[in-house]
Amino acid sequence: MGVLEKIVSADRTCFAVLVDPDKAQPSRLEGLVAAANSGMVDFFFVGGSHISGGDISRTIAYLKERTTVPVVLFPGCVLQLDPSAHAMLFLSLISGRNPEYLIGQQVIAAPYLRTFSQEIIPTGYMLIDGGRMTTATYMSSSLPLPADKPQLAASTALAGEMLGMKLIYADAGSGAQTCISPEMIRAIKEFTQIPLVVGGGINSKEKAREMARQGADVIVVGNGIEDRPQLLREIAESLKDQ
Ligand code: 1GP
Repeated sequence: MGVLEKIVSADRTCFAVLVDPDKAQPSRLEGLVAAANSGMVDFFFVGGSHISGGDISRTIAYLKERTTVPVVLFPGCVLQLDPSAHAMLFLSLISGRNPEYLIGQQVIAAPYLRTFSQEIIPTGYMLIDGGRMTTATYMSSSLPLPADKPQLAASTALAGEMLGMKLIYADAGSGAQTCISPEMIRAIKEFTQIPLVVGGGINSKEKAREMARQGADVIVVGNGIEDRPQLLREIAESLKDQ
């Protein structure tokens, strides 16, 4: 079963753990692999808005050799393309007005992706203001959507769906101070039919659970687990218990 199909057919909110290749030392990954092998992780997302020395291919290989959990590439730019991931989020930054991330990088990537056999998931990527400037916002030279404008986010997501995207990823950015509000998740879900991925600043099971309650189809957590590894188990259990 493909990644998108798994998300669509799941009867609960899925849990994706974001692995930053810059922080993918085996000592850190061991715990993630053990959690994945006990059924606590639905997907690994690998990538970052800026990678300085980490090795994406090696990170993917490490995970694939030790687990059967699908590895999904979440690339910050074309330099991060990698055919070894099971699937990739083919992102267009629809919250921004920077043509480079709306279509420019995609045109560079397309002929390479044509030769890959991985699942390519057209994804409307929306950065939402999370209370501080994140690397994603800085690197993309784009304005995030205002956090208190759920209808604007919903209209943006709907436009993405009408353009043929198969997934919406609403992201407050890695290490966001405030995560995406329940109102915004609700508004997006009301306007769209395609699955919604939500991430950025999720650091408690209560936040994850509330997002799930509002209809998020996938919850993505990176920093929170790096800071406090037991958060992984707490969120996995609270999502299974919905
Ligand atoms: C960022 O949504 C992801 O793109 C995860 O963010 O690292 O803050 O969990 P965190």
